[in-house]
Amino acid sequence: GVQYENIIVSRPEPNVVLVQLNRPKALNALSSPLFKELNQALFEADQDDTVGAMVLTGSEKAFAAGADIKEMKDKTFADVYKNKFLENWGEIARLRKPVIAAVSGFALGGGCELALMCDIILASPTAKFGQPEINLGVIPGGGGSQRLAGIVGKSRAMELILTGRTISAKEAENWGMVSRVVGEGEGQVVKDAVAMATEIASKSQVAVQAGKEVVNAAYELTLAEGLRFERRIFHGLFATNDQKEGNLCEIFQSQAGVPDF
Ligand code: CO8
Repeated sequence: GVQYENIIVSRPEPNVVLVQLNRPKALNALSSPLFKELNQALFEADQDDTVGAMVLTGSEKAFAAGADIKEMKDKTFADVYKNKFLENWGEIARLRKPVIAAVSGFALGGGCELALMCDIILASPTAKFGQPEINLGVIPGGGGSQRLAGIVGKSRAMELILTGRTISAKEAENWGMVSRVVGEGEGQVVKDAVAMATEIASKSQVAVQAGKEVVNAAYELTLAEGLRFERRIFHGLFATNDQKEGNLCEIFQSQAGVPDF
């Protein structure tokens, strides 16, 4: 396989790829070289038919403590504008297969935004989320403001972004940012995330991909458009072999000529 310097890629289960951010000395600060590797590993998994879901994690101490402050500090407006700084960092949101973020420790700034780009967030009791950019004289640049506002609402998004306050795993759970806080213990959040990914990977890949696509549409379309989109995708799944196996509706079983997806 490919040798990476900033991440570790493994297969804890035959159908699950685990990507671990691996810059321990910098608390997994997100640099351009790290993001290049992260994109490569995740898009490779996305295109691999034997993979059903991915898990993204950091270390016990930090999921990621934000964008690399050392890389950013000397950049000028012209540098970041001309070179489209951060533009390829958001590509993870375009993956077709689900990505579960397993968060322990700090998920700050770009680290919090990276978790929000994933489809499901599981948090260890040690997880801490925040957008401290305001303390550096900037604002979130990786989608934080847009995704937080959609997920936790205006007042809470404003509070996080304007005060820079860090919230606990429990608070993030109460705010609906994470789907749940797992039990205590080293590695527990990764174990639970891999178990969830394995469960997802056991389902029809076409249906899982469709499920992800329609939920994401809820954040972009109006209700009427979203309901129509969902129904069309739902109808489309009646043309798959997985639906025939799933035996959703016996009436459709008599239909011949089912395309092989
Ligand atoms: N960048 C670079 N290095 C970092 C970063 C970072 N963001 N965070 C920590 N480090 C390094 C420290 O410099 C230190 O290195 P060294 O030992 O060489 O001095 C090492 O990691 C350990 O850090 P600390 O000694 O500070 O560890 P503590 O346990 O005392 O504190 C904290 C942990 C509270 C997390 C603290 O390190 C901290 O506040 N870090 C900065 C957090 C921050 O401000 N993050 C936001 C950055 S701005 C941003 O993310 C913009 C978003 C851009 C979009 C991204 C799209 C995905």
